[in-house]
Amino acid sequence: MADENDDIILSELSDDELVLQMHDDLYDGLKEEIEEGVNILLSRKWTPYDVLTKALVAGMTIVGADFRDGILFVPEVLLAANAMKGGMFILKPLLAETGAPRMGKMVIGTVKGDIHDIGKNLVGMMMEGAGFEVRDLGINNSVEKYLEAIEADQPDILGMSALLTTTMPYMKVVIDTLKEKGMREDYIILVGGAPLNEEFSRAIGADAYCRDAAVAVETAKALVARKHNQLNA
Ligand code: B1M
Repeated sequence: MADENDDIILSELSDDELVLQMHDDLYDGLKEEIEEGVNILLSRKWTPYDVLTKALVAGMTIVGADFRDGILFVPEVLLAANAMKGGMFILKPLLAETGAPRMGKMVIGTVKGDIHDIGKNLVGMMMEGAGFEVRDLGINNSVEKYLEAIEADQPDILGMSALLTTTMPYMKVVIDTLKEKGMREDYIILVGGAPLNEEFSRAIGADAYCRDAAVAVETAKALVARKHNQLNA
C-alpha cells in the first residue's frame, strides 16, 4: 500500500476522494497521511466535527468490521488507532475552542480490564468543546480509582466507557459501590461504549446510555440543567 500511496497527492483530491483515501489510510495505519488529510479538510473550511465524524470515525468503523471478521488483527488495529489518535490530536484544541461557558465537571474513564480509549477520548474532547471541564482517568480503572477521583474533584458527572462484553458488567460494580456508600445520587452517571444499550444502562442503574459523543454532550447538558433546576427549586 505504501508504494501506491506515494503516488497520491492528497491535496489534489476532491473532498469525497480525500475522505475515501483517508478511510484507506486509516485502515493502513498511516498516521502522517491522516494528519495531512485532516489539515487539508480543515483548510477547506470543514468543521472539526465533520472531519472527526466523516473522515476518522467512519474510517474506524470499517476497521472495526474487518477486525470483527478476522481480516485485521490486533497489530494492524493498533496502527489504525494510532493514526486515528494523530488526527484527533489536531482536532482536539479546535473542538474545545467554542468559548462556551463552563457547563459543569465530568470525570471519565474506561473500566477495569479494558484498554480501549478512542471513544472515551472522543467523548472527553467533545465535552470540553461543549464547555465542560473534563478529568480523564484513562483506561483500566478500578472502583477505587473512580471513587478517589470523584471524591477529589466533586464532578457533576461520572462517565464510564467499556468496549468489551466482558468488562461492561464492571460498571455495575462501580454504581453498586456508590450506592453502598450513599453517594449514588450525588452524581449523574453516564455510560457508553459499543456493546452497551439503553436496557443495560437502566439495568445497572446508570442515568443514561450515550450512543456516541454527540449524544453524550446533549445528555450531559440536559441532565446537568435538570439537576441545577432541582437544586434551585
Ligand atoms: Co478491540 N475489540 N480488542 N482493540 N476493538 C472491539 C471492541 C471488538 C468489538 C472488535 C470485534 O471483534 N469486532 C471486540 C470486542 C468483542 C466483545 O466484547 N464482544 C474487541 C476485542 C475482542 C479486543 C481484544 C480482546 C482482542 C484481543 O486481544 N484478542 C483486545 C482487548 C484488550 C482489552 O481491552 N483488555 C482488544 C484490543 C484492541 C486494540 C488495543 C488493538 C485497539 C484499542 C486501541 C485503543 O483504544 N487505544 C482495539 C480497537 C481499536 C477496537 C475496535 C476495532 C475499534 C474501537 C474504537 O476505537 N472505535 C473495536 C471494534 C468496534 O467497536 N467496532 C474493538 C471507534 C470509537 C470512536 O468508537 O469506542 O464505540 P467507540 O466510542 C463511541 C461510542 O461507543 C461512545 O461514544 C464514542 C464516540 O462516538 N462511547 C461513549 C464510548 N465510550 C463512551 C463513554 C461515555 C459515553 C459514550 O461516557 C459517558
